[in-house]
Amino acid sequence: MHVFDKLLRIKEQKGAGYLVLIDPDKQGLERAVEIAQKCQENEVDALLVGGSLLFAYLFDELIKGIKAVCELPVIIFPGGTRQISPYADAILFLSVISGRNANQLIGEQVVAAPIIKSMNLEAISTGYMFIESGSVTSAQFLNGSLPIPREKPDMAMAHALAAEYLGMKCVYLEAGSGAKYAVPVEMIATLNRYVEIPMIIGGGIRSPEAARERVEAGASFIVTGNVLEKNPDTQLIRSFAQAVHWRQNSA
Ligand code: 1GP
Repeated sequence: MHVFDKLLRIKEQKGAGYLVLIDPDKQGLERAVEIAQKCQENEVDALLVGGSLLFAYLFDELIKGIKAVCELPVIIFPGGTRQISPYADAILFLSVISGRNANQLIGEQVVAAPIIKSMNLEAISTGYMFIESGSVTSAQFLNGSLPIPREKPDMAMAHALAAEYLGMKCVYLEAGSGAKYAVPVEMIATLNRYVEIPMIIGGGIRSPEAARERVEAGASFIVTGNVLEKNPDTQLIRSFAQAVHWRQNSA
């Protein structure tokens, strides 16, 4: 089964899915493998691997190391074309639709597409949207474009709808890693009324309660990174998963 279909099934069965981001620049191989193992044991649905830059050059090794101990789907969340690996199960094929930087809308994708094909990697077409979150994030800075203002849910909705009509499989609303403020609940609720494709929400989500609020507003998948990098506590991982899996846990 394709990874994207697995994700859809998770959303269907559990109400929403919980994805954990492992950023190779923020921890070494051993620590990443340890977090991956804990995720598998504590109801996480899939792992994202990637980061804004990539100082660490052992991208393949990191993914191989994770795959050796963990059966969860490993999905690349690339900050650029150097972050492609045949050892992953899929890649979010991102286009930064909130920006007007042609290179990140289609340029990098043209470079990456044949490489992805040659690796037989599943590409999940994703409309990637930066949402204002209290300060300039690394991804916004590198993209060189303004994020969508927090208090303009209609603007976010129009972008997400455009992604849907362009045939993208999902949208990813990104407040940025370590963001001061996560994507606003009202914005997610607005998109939920208009957009049918799944919504991935990430950046600045620090508590299971914050995750749950966003799922209740209509998020299909919640991503956390920093919170577990700082404290990979098994109980915390499980609390996030249970907050996100509302359907399973309200049955
Ligand atoms: C995923 O970049 C985020 O979209 C991760 O954000 O590190 O703030 O959880 P945090």
